[in-house]
Amino acid sequence: MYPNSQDCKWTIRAPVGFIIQVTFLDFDIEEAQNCMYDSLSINNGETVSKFCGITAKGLSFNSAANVMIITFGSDFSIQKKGFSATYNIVAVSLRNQKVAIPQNQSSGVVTISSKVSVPSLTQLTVCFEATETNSSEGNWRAFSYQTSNRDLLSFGKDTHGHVLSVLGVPCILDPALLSHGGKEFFTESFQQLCIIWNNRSEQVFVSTKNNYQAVSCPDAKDLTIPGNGNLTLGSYLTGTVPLQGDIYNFRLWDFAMDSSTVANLSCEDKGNIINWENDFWNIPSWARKAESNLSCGTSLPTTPSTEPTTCEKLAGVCQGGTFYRISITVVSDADNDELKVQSLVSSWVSIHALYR
Ligand SMILES: [Ca+2]
Repeated sequence: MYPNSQDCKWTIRAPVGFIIQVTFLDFDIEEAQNCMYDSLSINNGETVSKFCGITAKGLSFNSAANVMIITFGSDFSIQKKGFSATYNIVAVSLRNQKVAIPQNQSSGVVTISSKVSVPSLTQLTVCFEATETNSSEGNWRAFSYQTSNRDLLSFGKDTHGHVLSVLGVPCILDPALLSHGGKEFFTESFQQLCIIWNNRSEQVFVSTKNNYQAVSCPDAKDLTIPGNGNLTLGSYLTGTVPLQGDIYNFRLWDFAMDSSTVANLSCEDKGNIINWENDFWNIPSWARKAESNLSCGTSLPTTPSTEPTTCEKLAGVCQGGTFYRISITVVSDADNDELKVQSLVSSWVSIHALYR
């Protein structure tokens, strides 16, 4: 239970280029209209939000820049449990973030930005890294490019194995992917995968960390993938479930790379259609996870600095004795002058205090 008459302040600072994400694990602060008695305020650098009651429990808040200021104040009566919060730093650059593939649409989806226009494709190179945290025998989709619920291009696993699907034509990639043994290509640590398709070829090329191999897919020859579709990580088309894991460094080019180009691909080679940068994506903040050992990331400081908490005891006008707390709610349709109401109320309170 928090003490009465507190005025506390926490300033959390992250290095430039990072933001702070505060999550309230527990939250119970005396509830009142406009949080007039006890309250917690979050200053994210742009706006200040005030909370009381249990409203902030389970919520996360991001700072606009690299500083977040949290203040807490309590009045002279009625105490509650208080709050417990954790905070971490989130890299603003997507290079330092992996993205958790949303497992159901209700929590938000990861898609490319509406500003990205995908041209019609007769050849492509797509590269990304992914993990599979729950290595089940089930089927999944890692990404899906579609228009009005028609699957134009997708990669996932079905009963035939790992499949690149081009306009519904399945290209089974298992011969190139499973050369290193296991039945699942993706594991709990990131695996890099590039898939190269060219509609003049009867083959699809698959490049992994130490392997470049062609698989046959004659039916995908001469196809053209329409442009202006929407690319989603995971998939929500009927009958498919998203890959349960994380994706990193998803890049798409509108040309087919040869084996030496793809083998020498560096972090600086930007996907000319889709690149792993914030501008290219819509990603809900909960899906972003900063991590320090990502292949194209920079090293992260372990924790942000917090300036020592300053809690001041408020002026002791209310020490000892009996106190009455009166709430007055003014309800009016008119646009009342707030100061006028306040002055009327305070003179009313003073008169009654005098004659008590
Ligand atoms: Ca209180």
